[in-house]
Amino acid sequence: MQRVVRFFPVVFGFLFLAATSQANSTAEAQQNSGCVRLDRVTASRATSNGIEIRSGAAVMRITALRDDVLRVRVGQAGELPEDASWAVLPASRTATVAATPESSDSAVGFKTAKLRVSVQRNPLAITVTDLDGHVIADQLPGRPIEYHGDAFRAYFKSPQDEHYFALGDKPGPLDRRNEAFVDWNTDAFGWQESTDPIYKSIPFFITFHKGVSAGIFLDNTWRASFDFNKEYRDGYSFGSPGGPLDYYILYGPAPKAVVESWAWLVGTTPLPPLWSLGYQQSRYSYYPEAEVRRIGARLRSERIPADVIWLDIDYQLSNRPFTVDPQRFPHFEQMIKDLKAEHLHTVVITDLHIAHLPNAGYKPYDEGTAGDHFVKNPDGSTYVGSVWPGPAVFPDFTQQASREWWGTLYADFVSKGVAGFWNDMNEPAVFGVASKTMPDDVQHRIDGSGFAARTASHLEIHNVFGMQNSRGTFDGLRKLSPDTRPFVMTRASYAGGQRYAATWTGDNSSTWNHFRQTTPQLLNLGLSGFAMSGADVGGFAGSPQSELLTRWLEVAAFHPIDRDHTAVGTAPQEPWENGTKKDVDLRRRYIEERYRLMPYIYTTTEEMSRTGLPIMRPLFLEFPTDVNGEPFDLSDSNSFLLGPDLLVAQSPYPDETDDYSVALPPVGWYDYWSGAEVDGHAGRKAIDNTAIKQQEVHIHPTIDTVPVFVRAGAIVPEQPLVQSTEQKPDGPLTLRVYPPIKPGDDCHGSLYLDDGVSYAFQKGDFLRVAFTCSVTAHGLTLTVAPRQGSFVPWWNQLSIEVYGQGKAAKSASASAAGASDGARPISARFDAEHHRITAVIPDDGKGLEMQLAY
Ligand code: NBV
Repeated sequence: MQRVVRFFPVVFGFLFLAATSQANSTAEAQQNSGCVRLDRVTASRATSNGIEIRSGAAVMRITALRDDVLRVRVGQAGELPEDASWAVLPASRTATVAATPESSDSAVGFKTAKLRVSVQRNPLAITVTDLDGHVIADQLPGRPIEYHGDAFRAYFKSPQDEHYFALGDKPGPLDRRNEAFVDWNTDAFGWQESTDPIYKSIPFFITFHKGVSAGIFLDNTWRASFDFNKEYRDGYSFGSPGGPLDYYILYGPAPKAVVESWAWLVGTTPLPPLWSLGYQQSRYSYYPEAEVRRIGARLRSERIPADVIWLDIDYQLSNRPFTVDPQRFPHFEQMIKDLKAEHLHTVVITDLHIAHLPNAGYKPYDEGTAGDHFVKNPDGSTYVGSVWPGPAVFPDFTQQASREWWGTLYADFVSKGVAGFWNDMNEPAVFGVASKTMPDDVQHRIDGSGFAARTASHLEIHNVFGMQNSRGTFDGLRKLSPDTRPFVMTRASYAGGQRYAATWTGDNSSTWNHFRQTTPQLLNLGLSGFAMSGADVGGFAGSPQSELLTRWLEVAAFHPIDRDHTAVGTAPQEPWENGTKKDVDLRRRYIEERYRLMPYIYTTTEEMSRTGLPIMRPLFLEFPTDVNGEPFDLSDSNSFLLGPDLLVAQSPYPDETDDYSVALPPVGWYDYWSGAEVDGHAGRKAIDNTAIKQQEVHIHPTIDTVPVFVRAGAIVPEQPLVQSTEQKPDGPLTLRVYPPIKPGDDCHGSLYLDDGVSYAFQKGDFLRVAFTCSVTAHGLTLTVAPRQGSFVPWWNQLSIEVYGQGKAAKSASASAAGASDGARPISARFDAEHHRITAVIPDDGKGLEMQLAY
């Protein structure tokens, strides 16, 4: 197994910035150390979209793909690396924008409409700034890049107050500062907060300095490593033992702009089926058939809203993928149909290790062998490794023909009505070997995505194997059922893998610490592109205390994916198990709240599928600076936003009963549960021009309440309670209106809806409605814009709830949009307990206005 290459200790064992003075290090010294360093510019040439630099034998090309996105490619022997990528979309990789060359005695470079790249000649130093002079990336002078053999490392300066985010599912705090990481997809059963690497490799991180953000993506699938201020307090670096030095710099300055540019570069999660946002019940494993039916029936009899039941490996015959054990599941197809009649979708596991069963009539093995689809040893024989079915062979997923063949294996399950598929163990995990995976020298055939058809070693392919596995699954399902949105869940992946699959955080544990760890992990996954993600709710390894299960089920109701899952041999972990009646009632109540919030969650999910903005967001994404332009407090890894407007202020120590405080971003907030304005803010009573500062809210934690706050100026759509997303809600659409603090402040919301399953939305069969509101000292006006799209929703009335109210309205009226005959009075109810005024009015979709006078 390859070791992480660290260059500095012997030859460069001095303080990071002191290296600047070493810029004149001679070629002789470099040769002695076996190191090639790009230490000065020996030649340069302006190109139409950037610059090409020579430093001795090495070549570096910096190009502008857009005014705010740069690509840097380096070759130590004068040749640039292969122009190909598993991650970057071809249209983005080949995008180009004109650059204006700049040159002086001391530096060369270029300018775009947003960025300036300056390459100091001697010592060679690369500095990227925006046109206001903010430093975006500042490579170490004289030592921006070094090679040792095939291994390379790039070094950057790091101000003390710069912070780092993303890098996928890696555990630990939200901020990556002071940590070092390795990318090597690993089956990490029993991982802990300090474990690295785990399942995924997303070599993309976001820098955040004084409110200015940038993204850096090292497009290298080998065993890359990242060091943030660990080796050097004032520097960060990344490198890899092999493969291309090919990285991208994405300018914000807003963190949201970085995330959107990241989506432009590698794609978004496509709009998932609506049912995948419902509550999901899983365990390793529900069997036999009667047990699956019992779980389905119990979800309904307990009135726990739910959409999905998962079948783990024990539904299969002898752990062989794409089989069903006929003894355990004698009526498999009928069972799927019966569950569907109860509005429960079935997701089944389909691991990638195909049982090595020659001459046994096992179709996946026979077809895969006939088609030459399995990964090979260097001597050309098929590689065999042991996993769940015993000896197994592995499809060569980097080869297009093999992916296409893999996709066809789903035909039978799709025809039987299975709704979704789970690609587990695809790091790939192999049992009985110290490396826990395939040998470094197995051979993968690759083609497509810009790659020349060639054979690559496992060292190059390991980190993309799981991604290409889920790609085969997703593309196969698209072909088998062209008008159905696939749902695929993968454990391992690489940058851009969100195009094919949702994900989860693997084998966590039923401990308070793992519950706490879930927030930063899902936030960093979302920033990395994997917006559809969840953790095993209640924990996988071990059995949770009943209070832990309750609190986890409560908070997970606000996560993108809400799936309760646990390991073989653990105590039952369904919401009705392991708790008092009060526990079960609380668990149900929060799952119900998720279903009420479904219009808001689905609207946020649709936005995510277009823009890449995550469903679950760290506070700094929405609020990068306070009103004074100061960076927002980043020390809080526990609070998060669901969509743009709901702030879940989870306790930093959820097992403690102590009070804690949360720093709310500097806008007004309302308590989601009581509807009251959060104390201490300037309300309508005290409107003045004083800026609202970031404010501490003190919270007394109780098991009954997850603290949730709503941003002032938000309009949140909700629906009547249903037991599954397939059930038609009965009653009006609710619009929860949270008035802005001051007249003139923004107030808006929106709603997106469609049939939830098909691609009809791409042909205009969707519904989009925009809402706005405005306040004066004496009242509020809500405007509902005319509907867009042809999808016909379930409601014909709106229930408008205006929050933060202390008394009944003096009057209320409504009018049709653009109506000339004036407003007609409507009745409005005051509810003191929820601080709201409610009015129910007809909605014909043509737009309307409602007015309240206080
Ligand atoms: O398929 C069994 C499990 C699954 O339940 C879990 O979610 C995966 O992360 N799988 C791992 C295999 C091994 C578990 C020890």
